[in-house]
Amino acid sequence: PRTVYLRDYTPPAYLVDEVRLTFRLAPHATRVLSEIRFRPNPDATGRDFFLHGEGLKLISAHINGAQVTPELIEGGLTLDAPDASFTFEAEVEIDPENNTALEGLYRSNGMYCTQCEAEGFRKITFYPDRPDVMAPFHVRIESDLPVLLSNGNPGASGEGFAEWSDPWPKPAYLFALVAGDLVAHSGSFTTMSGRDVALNLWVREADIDKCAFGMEALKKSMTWDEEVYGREYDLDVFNIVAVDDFNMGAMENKGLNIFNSSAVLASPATATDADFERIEAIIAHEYFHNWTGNRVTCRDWFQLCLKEGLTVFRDQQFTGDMRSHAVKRIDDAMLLRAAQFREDNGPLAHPVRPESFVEINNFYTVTVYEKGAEIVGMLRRLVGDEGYGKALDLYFERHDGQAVTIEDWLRAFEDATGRDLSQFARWYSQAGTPRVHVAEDWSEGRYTLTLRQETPPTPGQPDKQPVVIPVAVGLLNPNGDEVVPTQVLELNEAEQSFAFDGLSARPVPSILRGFSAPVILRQEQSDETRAFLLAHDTDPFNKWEAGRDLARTNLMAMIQDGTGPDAGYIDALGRGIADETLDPAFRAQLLALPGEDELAQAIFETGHAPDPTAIHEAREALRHGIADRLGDVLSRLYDTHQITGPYSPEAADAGRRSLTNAALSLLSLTQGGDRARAQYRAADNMTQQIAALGGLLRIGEGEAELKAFEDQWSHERLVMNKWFGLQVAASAPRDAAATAEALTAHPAFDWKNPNRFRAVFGALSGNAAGFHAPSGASYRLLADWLLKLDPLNPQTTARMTQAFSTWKRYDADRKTLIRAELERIASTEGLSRDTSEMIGRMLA
Ligand code: BAL
Ligand code: ZN
Repeated sequence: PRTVYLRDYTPPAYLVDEVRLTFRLAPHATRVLSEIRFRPNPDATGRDFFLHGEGLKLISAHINGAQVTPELIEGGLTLDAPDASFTFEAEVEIDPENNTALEGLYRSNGMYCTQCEAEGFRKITFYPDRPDVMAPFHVRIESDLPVLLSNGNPGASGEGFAEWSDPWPKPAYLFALVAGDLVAHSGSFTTMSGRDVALNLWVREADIDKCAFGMEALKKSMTWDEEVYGREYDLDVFNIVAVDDFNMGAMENKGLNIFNSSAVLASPATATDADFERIEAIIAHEYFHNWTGNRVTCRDWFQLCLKEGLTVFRDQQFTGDMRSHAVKRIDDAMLLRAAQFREDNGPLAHPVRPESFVEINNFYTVTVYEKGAEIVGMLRRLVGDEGYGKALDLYFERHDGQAVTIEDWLRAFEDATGRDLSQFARWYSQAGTPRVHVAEDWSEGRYTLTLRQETPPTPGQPDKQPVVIPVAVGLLNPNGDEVVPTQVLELNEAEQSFAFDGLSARPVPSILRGFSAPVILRQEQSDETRAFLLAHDTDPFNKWEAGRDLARTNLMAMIQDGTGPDAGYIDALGRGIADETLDPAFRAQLLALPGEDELAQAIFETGHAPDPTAIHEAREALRHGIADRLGDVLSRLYDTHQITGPYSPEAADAGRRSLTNAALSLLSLTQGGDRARAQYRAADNMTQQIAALGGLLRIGEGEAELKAFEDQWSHERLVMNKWFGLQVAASAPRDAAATAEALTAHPAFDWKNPNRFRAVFGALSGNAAGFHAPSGASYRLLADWLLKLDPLNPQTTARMTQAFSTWKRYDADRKTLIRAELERIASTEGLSRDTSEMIGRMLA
């Protein structure tokens, strides 16, 4: 397969002024008629006319009305095109029913829908399927289905047809079409300039009771983008459609967002607090793309972080505003460390703006998205809120309607603020997580912090340059008062010292407040200092971090030296969770121990192969130790923070539930399942129900509840995903593979549905000790199923190969077992380009 390089970018030979599409929908033989007005691109270097096309049956083609016979070549067609404006028409036939890859036009439960990002439009018709070709689209859909939707504003409609017009020029990846037997939950929004927008959330009839929250989230997002970014919506309608079979979470098609049903449908009975929060964030994210992605889009796919990093940053800000900034920042840091640092530390490490790819779908990664968002956050910290606002205004003003690059993005910041960002730009090109080492000095009232940065080598990048790291620092005096409030130190050299004068006593530093940069801080700190910061730090992130560091140190000692739970840590934790001045959601985060995979990486970095079983046992032992020693405070929290009124997904109630359910999980370990069984019986919402069931399964109980749950929810596919996943997640390590395998034989294991496949196998790879069980059974099982899925759905298969990406950390036996599975996959005939690229990178 061909590798595509950023350095090879050339402008398109022809631009498109207008597109007209007619769809005659039929399950196996949909006809797509296109009429595309081309014009030579004055900035092009050549006049080769090439249209992408994959899996299309060409029926006929015309140029300016005269029939032509294009040459069909690998990946598309070519022909001798005029060196002037012309109209190209084509009629093609496609087979949506047999489109199992869920890219292009496909069917899901009888409904037609599309997914075109990144390169799916070429499976619909011949077109310059590249984001720098933008055009207005007019679409006519012919079908007997009652609801026919496309981008833009509605036009004429009647018996068996509907027309749509999208006046805003867009790349083909934002095209969308939906046709189905759907009903709408409708609303409306008046924009800041007084325009009325009709809002619809289209679902199957059985799901109409799960739309209200999503609709409110959409309205909040529209208001927020007006108030915070000054961005107004620009069409008469905004449609969202829920589909069951979807590779991603959701897609920001202009005016017609298509959502994985798991990312939009929610009712108290079927969705957890975490689901509600995720749905609110994804609806916001897709809506925010209307400006950051759609109105201003990417020149090419290497610039993906331009829209994704920025839009994730915006949805993070939004969630912080709707809920709690402190809690959100901690959640984001936990995700970044668990997933992005993991990626950066392994064979799949790549820059936020990659330099090459074989299959772009493999680069919709936590690095592009989450580290991309961190870069935007650092920029904002460096130029300040006002500078950030000016830069964004300039970016929108300058680039509206354009397809642009990271250089354009940074130039807007430079021009708006006068700051030179040439060194900062390394964040986009250099892979790997910087380590920042801290040294302290105290003499004669002067406190000096010396910070040293280094970034380990990553594939293809052996040598690293220093990056610009904003390090937010505050100083506390020994009695816990803050003597130097937060200030941002700019570390841009390999090593730099920062002095603080006029202090009467040696201070305690609080470094990297708010997790001000996506780096790993290496700091010698005593447990006493950590306990002090846990008690006194005014920065909520570092307060939490101090507890996390204590937990990690304790766990590392338990794993590596065979010590037991540390009473000092547990007592400090106990004081934290009992502090009624703190947000319950924050206290629940204090109770979350570092994950097993994070510990495995920490052990690997001490020069040892991690033993997943030992890690799991130590973590369970610490949980027991906490439950033992803090039994009274945990049961008091459990009792006093229960919610008595009707369920609300709002942050305050959700935070209380996360605290009581964290307490429940611990208490069940030492006090048995009675409390969880009672909660299960009393539960009137999914958060309480699933937390109780999980608590029971994790102590080897709950068989009756598991059966009752299945009986209650067998008709709700989103809830059944939880039922599948939880059993694997809660399995003891030695049982995880067998549990997963047994579930694959369940009649409801619809493995072609990405959500169901991920429920089982995502949970298996997330159960670190179970996935790495010494027998290798989980490795084999996952590889078998990936090989089964690959011919049907390469995108989801390739994504799930990442379960193996940490394989080089482990001992010789595990490495041999994993390598054998990777090689078995790699040597399979007909393996998809997606999966073969991923496995190749992991084996390199
Ligand atoms: N653009 C793909 C889905 C998303 O990031 O919104
Ligand atoms: Zn996005």
